[in-house]
Amino acid sequence: MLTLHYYPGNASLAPHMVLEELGVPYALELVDRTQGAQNSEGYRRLNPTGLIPTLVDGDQPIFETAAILLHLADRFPEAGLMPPVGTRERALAYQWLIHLTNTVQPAYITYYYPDRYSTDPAHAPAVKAAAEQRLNGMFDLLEKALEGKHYLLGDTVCVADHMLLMMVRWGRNFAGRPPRTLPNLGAHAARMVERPAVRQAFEREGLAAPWY
Ligand SMILES: N[C@@H](CCC(=O)N[C@@H](CS)C(=O)NCC(=O)O)C(=O)O
Repeated sequence: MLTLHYYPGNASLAPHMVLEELGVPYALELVDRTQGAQNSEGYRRLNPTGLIPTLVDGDQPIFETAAILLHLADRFPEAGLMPPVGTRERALAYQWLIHLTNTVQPAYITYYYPDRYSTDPAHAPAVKAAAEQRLNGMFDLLEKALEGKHYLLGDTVCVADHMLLMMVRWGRNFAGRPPRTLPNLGAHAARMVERPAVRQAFEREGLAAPWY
């Protein structure tokens, strides 16, 4: 049995979309952040980082979004959500997924929790603005990477595309230039939310429009 511990719109959204893509049975378990449930003893036993998401596969909890995405693609290879091992396409799928989780996502953590990045609360607005500026540069790079392509790898969707949609969504309220306003990124997001699995995950999480 697969159980995804999630909170609506959090990093759990990418694994949720992928679970829907797979069409396999799974359960959702809400980690109620409004009650600080991510810090409860029970949740920390599954995921000692106290962060969301956690996937429990059988009796094995797994944390880190990108690791969960890769594990799901490995468990259900027939879904074709990662290219075959050892191919050029697989290398590029790793490249983009790890870039998104290792570079883009941490900039979002700074954007959403600027108070954690200075001991002086007065610095928070400037820390947030600087994070948005850095993210703009990252989205310029992703915009170029999508030139002439439907998905990050070309014509075939892979789990890095679900991660990218989530990164574009998280920037929907940018003060300056939301990533959806870049033509290739906007078209990619529109294409992704046309996928029934993606819509189903957004709807099950009760996410209100605009989705990205
Ligand atoms: N690298 C981690 C980051 C997860 C993460 O930061 N999750 C956020 C929600 S999007 C969270 O749980 N925040 C709670 C907190 O920081 O206290 C992953 O991708 O799983």
